[in-house]
Amino acid sequence: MLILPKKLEMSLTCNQLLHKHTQVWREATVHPFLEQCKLGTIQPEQFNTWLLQDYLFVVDFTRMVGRLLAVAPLQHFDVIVGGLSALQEELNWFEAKAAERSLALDAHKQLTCQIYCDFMYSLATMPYPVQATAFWAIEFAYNQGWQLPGTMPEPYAEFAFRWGNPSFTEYVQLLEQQADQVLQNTSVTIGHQAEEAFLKVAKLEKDFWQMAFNC
Ligand code: HMH
Repeated sequence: MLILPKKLEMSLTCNQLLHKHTQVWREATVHPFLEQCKLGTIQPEQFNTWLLQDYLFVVDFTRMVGRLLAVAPLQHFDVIVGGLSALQEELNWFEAKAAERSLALDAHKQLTCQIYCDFMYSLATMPYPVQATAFWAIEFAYNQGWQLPGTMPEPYAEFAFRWGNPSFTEYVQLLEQQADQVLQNTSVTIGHQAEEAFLKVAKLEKDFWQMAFNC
């Protein structure tokens, strides 16, 4: 019988997931929507579609993080509760941005947004390491997506700064450390579930950018 060295049975770390799935991750974080924000050529209607749908997304994302807190180890509370507080502030900010653009916030979720929110709801049935990996991937997608194009013109600079600023980057790194810590001590099965969740986030992020062009 072949005995595999222990190392081969370990779950992938966040960084290893990124390296294993470079192309999928690139598609999650590089999109014409962001490139057109960078060029200042995005159509206001498309930007507004994204803004409204992202507001609806963040409402449900905040709920997801609340459920994740309920199963997290005590040592992870600091970062998660800080994240929740930032999300509440973000919801207020979205409301202000929508008001500036005279957008009604009681819009319906588009199908892609609904599918993403359903996925976040389904994570509650998964073990904590899977939830922690998805949490990191969701935040990292925006951190990279808004940062990669480089300086954006107004009014998009404010959006790029929100998810690309140094303290948000630091927060995402802490989420990565927390996910890695629990992935390290988990079973192969849960490691695979974490990888599936990572891939699902990447796919949904790509679809979410595309949704802005379906209006
Ligand atoms: C679609 N993914 C989407 N929206 C967001 N606001 C975030 C991630 C947060 O990082």
